[in-house]
Amino acid sequence: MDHLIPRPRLAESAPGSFAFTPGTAVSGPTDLVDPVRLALAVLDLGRGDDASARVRMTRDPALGPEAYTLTIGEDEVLIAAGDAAGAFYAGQTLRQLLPVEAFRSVALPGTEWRVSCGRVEDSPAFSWRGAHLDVSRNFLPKREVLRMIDLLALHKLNRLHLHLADDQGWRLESRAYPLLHEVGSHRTQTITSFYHEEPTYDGVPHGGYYTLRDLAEIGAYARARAVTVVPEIDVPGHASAILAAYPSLGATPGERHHVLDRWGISPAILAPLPGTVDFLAAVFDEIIEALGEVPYLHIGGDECVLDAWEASAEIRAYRAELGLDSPGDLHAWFLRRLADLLAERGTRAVVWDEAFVSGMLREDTIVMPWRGAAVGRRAAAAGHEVVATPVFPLYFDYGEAASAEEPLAIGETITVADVAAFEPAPATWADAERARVTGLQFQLWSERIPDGRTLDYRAWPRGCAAAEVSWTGGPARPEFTERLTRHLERLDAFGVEYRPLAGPRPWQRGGGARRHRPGVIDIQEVMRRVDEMTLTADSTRPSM
Ligand code: TNX
Repeated sequence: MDHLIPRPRLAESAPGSFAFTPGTAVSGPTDLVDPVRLALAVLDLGRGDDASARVRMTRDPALGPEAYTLTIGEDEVLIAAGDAAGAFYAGQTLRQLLPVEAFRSVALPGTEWRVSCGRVEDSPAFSWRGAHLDVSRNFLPKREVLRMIDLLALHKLNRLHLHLADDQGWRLESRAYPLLHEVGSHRTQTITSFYHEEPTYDGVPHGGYYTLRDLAEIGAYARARAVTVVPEIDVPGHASAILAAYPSLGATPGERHHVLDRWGISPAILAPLPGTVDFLAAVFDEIIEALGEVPYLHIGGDECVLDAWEASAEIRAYRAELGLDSPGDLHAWFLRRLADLLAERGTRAVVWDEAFVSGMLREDTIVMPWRGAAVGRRAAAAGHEVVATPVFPLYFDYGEAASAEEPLAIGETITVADVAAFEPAPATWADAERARVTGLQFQLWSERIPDGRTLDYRAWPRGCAAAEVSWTGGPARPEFTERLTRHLERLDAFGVEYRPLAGPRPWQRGGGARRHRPGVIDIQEVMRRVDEMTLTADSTRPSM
């Protein structure tokens, strides 16, 4: 009971133990039984009636969303939950109480599937407990996304934000606009040099995309595991891949674009004109149809260079027609228009904080303040729901140590302890502001995450700390480290190539000075600069 991650609200041990045997069956309403059987798939539990079953599920509407109680006696296990997510989490807790062998993909012979008796009463402090995956800069095949969902689920994390579109690649099939995946999903090469160096490229094509059926599969796989997929189509900036496919959507007529082969901010921007809105509406409709349920869709809004809008007579005239004073207002208007369009489809918009700074957001739009707590607080004070996503300490593309042994990261340093100490809703804020914070999300930007192995290394165990904070609501207690050490054995059994607490394994090391340049980008310096930028609507960011 004392080694669960995330820490449950209440857990008490009792004498004795319960043993799962090959015949153990689960009884209760199907929508609660199925999630428990899925969480404990390794045990291959049967379904039974109340007389024969030794695991019994009951629905308790008094328990809130995602909440459960779990009572383990010597003869039976009783689970109460208010919804399928709660039932699933009861199953995940049971899995952690079993031997670590429960985290393998099959039950190996010779394991005794015994859990100690006791009682758990549990519910999450925050409703948004997320991970963001950038599949644009470096594509991750579907199998990696599904595996990520498994890993989120076992940490009781419940949002997967998929960054599907950026300058370096468009990652989704479109039947309405097929050039998006035919042209926008690949680039001829990728930059290998660092900033301020003479550019060099690898000469290797890079690409990939999910079909709409893949997206449907990802969504359904996630839903069965209490995870909501939050797709992101980042506009109007970060638009090189879209414009490579459909240059006519751009702000500069006749300008040709290619899928970007380097990092940083590009001036490629969509025109904020009705044709672009129609285009995006068609893309949103395809996403919504594929996923079925889309409670949230992220429309980006970050890092837009608006110069091309001012240079275009047509866009200036359109802005005047709308009665808007500045390109910043037009940026705000455009995102508002998209959010309204999503609202008509029953979907809430999510934006990066630039869109809040621009103004004009719908009140129900969710704000992700990546540039820090100050802008997050302003968004909360303005009545927006806020999901904490600050660079420090939630950008997991930053390295965990300023050491030449670390593999190449975008900057440094963000440690497990930094994440564990994070306060999503700071105590210094007013109660009304704190109440607007619905959770947190860690970001896995992928400029320096080329594959699934690197993803494992960046995501875990910092993701375990994020799970702890988002489930319990505040900084982790000191004993967290002890629990984490035991939890890592579960990740070993699962096959996760996480970063060991003591540092990288020999084959995880960066290879010395060429791949690692300590101090190139310091996180504190980044935070100082991005925070300053939130004070102006012009969101251009220093390149990294
Ligand atoms: C900032 S956060 C970005 C991303 C980069 C990331 C690298 C945000 C909205 N923009 O485009 O990938 O930094 O850490």
